[in-house]
Amino acid sequence: MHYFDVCNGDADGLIARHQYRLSFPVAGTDLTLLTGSKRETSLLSRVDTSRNETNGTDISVFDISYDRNAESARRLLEGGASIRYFDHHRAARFQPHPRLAAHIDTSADVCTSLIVDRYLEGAHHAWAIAGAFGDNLIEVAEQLAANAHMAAEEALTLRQLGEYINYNAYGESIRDLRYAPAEIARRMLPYRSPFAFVQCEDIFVRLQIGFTADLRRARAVQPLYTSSMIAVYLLPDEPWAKRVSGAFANLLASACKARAHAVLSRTTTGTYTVSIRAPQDNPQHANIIAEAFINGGGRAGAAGINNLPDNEITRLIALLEATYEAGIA
Ligand SMILES: [Mn+2]
Repeated sequence: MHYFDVCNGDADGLIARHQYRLSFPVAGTDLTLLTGSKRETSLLSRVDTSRNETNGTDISVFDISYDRNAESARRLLEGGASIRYFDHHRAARFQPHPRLAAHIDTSADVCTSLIVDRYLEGAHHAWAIAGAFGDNLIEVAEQLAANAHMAAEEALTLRQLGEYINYNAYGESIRDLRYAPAEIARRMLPYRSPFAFVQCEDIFVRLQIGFTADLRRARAVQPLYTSSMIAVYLLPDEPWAKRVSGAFANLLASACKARAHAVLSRTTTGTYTVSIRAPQDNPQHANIIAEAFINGGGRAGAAGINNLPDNEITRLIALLEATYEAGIA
């Protein structure tokens, strides 16, 4: 049997997968990890079963949209592979199959790390809480930490761990990232406790330093557009801006909960990568706005658009205004 782990390279994806492998370890030689930057979500297409057709293929997927991977899933299932699928993104194209075990929950207060936590009956609960913080489910994660009788500073450490690993996943390409997500996955592997990981590996401190520096630059950027209901920021074509765009969007969303936010990062091709955050007081419609554009998608509270052209920015702002206009949203 050969195993493939396919996960998003953000905190939720890496930590969901980490919890699963702590409970179900597999020898490294029998396992291939496929991951990437936050926006690389068509990862199932990279599974290559050609070298081990005779022995069977066992695929575990974490935190990448089924809809983006539906064809690949069908091809792999028809080829004899077994797939277990943990995710919280919309799965409109989902089709049951006898060798597909799906754990998909699109509730707004759930992330993949929490779905795996539920599946493992809380076996690695502290990691799951860090994953929830990483997906910006701050209140959910705070509540879980309180229920688990964690000290305030432990909860803060998990929050920072989630935020920093999540921050690390953003970039136009993997070259913009401070760590390849696969390296973070590899270095997490021995740690049953996220607190031991924070203390013994330098990843936490290095990401903290990088995150703080990148965020300081983002905070100095003036908004492109603001109204009572929305604020839109435009970040330059620089590696720091690409790394911090998602974290910056989360920070804005938490700082002003009544407003919707969009952070646009200019890419090397002259288009924009967009992070959309619905108002936290009304976490709806972000996905609908994103889906109104080519290469847009996501969840109700947080969504994104890849390669938005210059001439669509006005339409994006108008759609944000129309969607969140007081009384309608
Ligand atoms: Mn997630």
